[in-house]
Order: sequence, then structure tokens, then C-alpha cells
Amino acid sequence: MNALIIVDIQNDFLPGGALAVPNGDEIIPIANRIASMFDLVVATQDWHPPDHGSFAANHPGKDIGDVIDLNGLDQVLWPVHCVQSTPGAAFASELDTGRFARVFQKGSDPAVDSYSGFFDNGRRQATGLADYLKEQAVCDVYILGLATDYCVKFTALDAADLGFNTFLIKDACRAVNLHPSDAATAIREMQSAGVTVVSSAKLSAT
Ligand code: VGL
Ligand code: ZN
Repeated sequence: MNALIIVDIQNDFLPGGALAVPNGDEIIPIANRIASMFDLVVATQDWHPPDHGSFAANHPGKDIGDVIDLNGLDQVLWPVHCVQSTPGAAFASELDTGRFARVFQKGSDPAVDSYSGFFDNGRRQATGLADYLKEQAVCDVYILGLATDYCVKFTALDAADLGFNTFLIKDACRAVNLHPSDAATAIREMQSAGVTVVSSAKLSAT
């Protein structure tokens, strides 16, 4: 069994959103086109309470982009984004969600961020995604979404670490690029961890 994991294609990560990923909207037609090629499709959804510790607004005197210690972990501070049940947290309206077998929400604990779709950044709580994929006898996972240098990267690293054959669909991801080289660095890190980089155009053959 193979599975496609669609990471965080939510309004706040699209152009015009609170934490817009440049050109993030360009990946939506690719996700829609390829979803039917997979045995199973799941999605992750960044899902923060208003008092989340990753929001700069919740740390008086701190700015977006600052790095703080949040309960023992380095934390980049972000604009308020993907607040639970707000339009910004909703999946992009153009995204075809009809084949999503399950949605795994993350980032609900105000005390810790959760970039990976599998675990929070402290690896204390699991979202249930790993157990679900194992229950469904998935061996190969293909990952696309937003953002290459955060949630996509950590989801791919955890997938590889959990023993899944892990593929990154590179042209179906976009990066935040706080530093211009972040996307390239993230892709190298994933490759070093055993993740295979593929292109959506070559997928029908898999
Ligand atoms: C993400 C920063 C903060 C992501 C989520 O989806 O990559 N990035 N929250
Ligand atoms: Zn977030």
C-alpha cells in the first residue's frame, strides 16, 4: 500500500494568508491531479488555539521571526495563523478534499509546536498518523504540501525514521524561506535521512 500525505494546504499558508508561503497556491492543481494515483490519501492540518506559544503576539516584546525557548525547545515565532475553526485554518477552497480518508490535526497544545504530521516538536504526543498508516498496511509514503522547510520537512524526516519508504514530491511543495537557502537545505537534510526526491510528472509510473 502507498499513501499520499498532503501537508497543511490551508488558507493561512496561501498568498494573502497570515503566514503566506510564496507561490503556495501553485501546488494545489498538482495535489488535485495526482491524488487518485494513490491507494490512500490523508491530510494534515495546522490547528492552533489562540493562545498558542508559537505566536509572536503571545510574547510581549518579541517579533515575528525571533527564536525563543518554548518549554525547553527552540521556537521560531510566527504570525497568528491557522487558529482553530477560523477561515485561515480551513483547507484551500480549490483543494479537492474528497479523497481524504482522514485528517490529522496538529499544534493544538499551546505549550509546544508541531511541525511534523506525526509528533509534536518534543516528540511527546503522537497525532495517530503513524498508527493509522500501519493499520492500513502502508509501506510507501509520498509527501507534498506546505512548507518545504517546516512541516513538510519534519513530516518526511519522521516518516523515514518510522521506517516508511519516504518520497518527497518536490515540485508539489513550496518553502517559507526565512533565509533564501532554507528550501535547498531542507531538501538535502531529507535526502540525507533517506528520503527520495521525486517529481509529480514521473508519478504515474510508480
Ligand atoms: C508551518 C510554520 C508554522 C508549516 C506551520 O505548515 O510549515 N510553518 N506552522
Ligand atoms: Zn503553525
